[in-house]
Amino acid sequence: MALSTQDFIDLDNQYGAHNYHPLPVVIAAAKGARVWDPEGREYYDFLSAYSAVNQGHLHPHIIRALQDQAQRCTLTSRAFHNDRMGLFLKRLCEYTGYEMALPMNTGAEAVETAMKMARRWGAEKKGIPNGRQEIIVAEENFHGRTIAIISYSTDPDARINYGPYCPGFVVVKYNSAAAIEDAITADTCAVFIEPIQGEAGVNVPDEGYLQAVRDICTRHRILFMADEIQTGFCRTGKKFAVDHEGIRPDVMTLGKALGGGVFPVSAVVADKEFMGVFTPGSHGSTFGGNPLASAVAMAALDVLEDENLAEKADELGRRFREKISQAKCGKMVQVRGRGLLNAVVFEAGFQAWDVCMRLKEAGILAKQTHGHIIRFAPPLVITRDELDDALARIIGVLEEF
Ligand code: IF1
Repeated sequence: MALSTQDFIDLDNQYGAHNYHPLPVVIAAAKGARVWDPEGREYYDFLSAYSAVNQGHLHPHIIRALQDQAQRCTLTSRAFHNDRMGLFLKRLCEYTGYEMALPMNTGAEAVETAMKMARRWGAEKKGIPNGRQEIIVAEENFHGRTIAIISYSTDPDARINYGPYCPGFVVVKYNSAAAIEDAITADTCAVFIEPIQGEAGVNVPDEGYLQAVRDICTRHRILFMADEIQTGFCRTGKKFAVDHEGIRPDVMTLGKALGGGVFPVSAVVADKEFMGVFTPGSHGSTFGGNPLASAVAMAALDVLEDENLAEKADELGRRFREKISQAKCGKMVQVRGRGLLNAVVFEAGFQAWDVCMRLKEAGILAKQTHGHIIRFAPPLVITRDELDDALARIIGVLEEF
């Protein structure tokens, strides 16, 4: 007999570490903006694997690239060249407007790579004594799960009892250029921030913040590094969230949707003067830049451009915020976001989990963050009709509260 939703949940609970508390739904099949559970119930995916599925589930162009490459060559390591990686990196540089790229796998690895680049650049180009380099980061950041990254997290859940923590990070208030300026010392090598804070609840900074950070970094000759892992690749209605202020960071960390919803592909992009600090043996990865990942990532970039997903996210996002903000829900205090990265904020203390459970019953999958905020981020390929159908369901649920 086929296994049921409950059977799969029981397996996860018995054999899987309890480092998550997922909604009680099992996804067994997916296509575009929709997913199905083992019993055949259909849902709209309003999380998109935290924006890793911008191109939609099982996009035919991406799956074709995966299948074609899987028949030719999948893994070589970097001990040898392969005939896909260079083409991928050229494409990524053209897409992002940087001179060079360094491929990794997960977002956290891209972040580690950027931090290493900043520290090396600080030591070698700015003359900061090795061991003294400082990187300025923001409160409520989310950049991944490694020991170094959680060392500067301000979320107790993410860091408690994982000490000793890694030194060399200075945490300042987000959305305050003055806080960054005040924190700069002779040992500062970089500022590293999310242009919109995702996990913090889609925290959109005030207009002018990113430009001010850019100016400060230029003036003090320190690197401006933007984490576009969640906000990049058209999610916020532009190619990258920094494009909303027309600024160019020195370094961007990329991931999630670069893998086209298939598997992890991440990268750091920067110009030669910064990427040049990496010398043979100084950094690497078994899987980074593998031919299968390179083929998939090129196809993932094709889809973003061929289907004008930036414009689409911008237009549908405006519609989402306009409609949701009209919902008659006494507990809702704000609807915010850019493009199709949006959040509904409820009163402090409100249990948004209950709303997520009702949304699930109404055929919408979304997840709360910080207890009282729900993030809504459907695949960017969602059609206008699908969005309208989903909006009616979401509003119906919101109006129950
Ligand atoms: C989980 C959060 C989102 C990221 C930014 C780097 C990474 C992430 C801006 C690391 C990853 C993920 C991780 C995933 C859930 C998700 C998440 F809720 F945890 F915070 F999206 F908001 N920079 N974000 O958002 O990338 O190493 O995971 O590939 O940890 O459960 P990764």
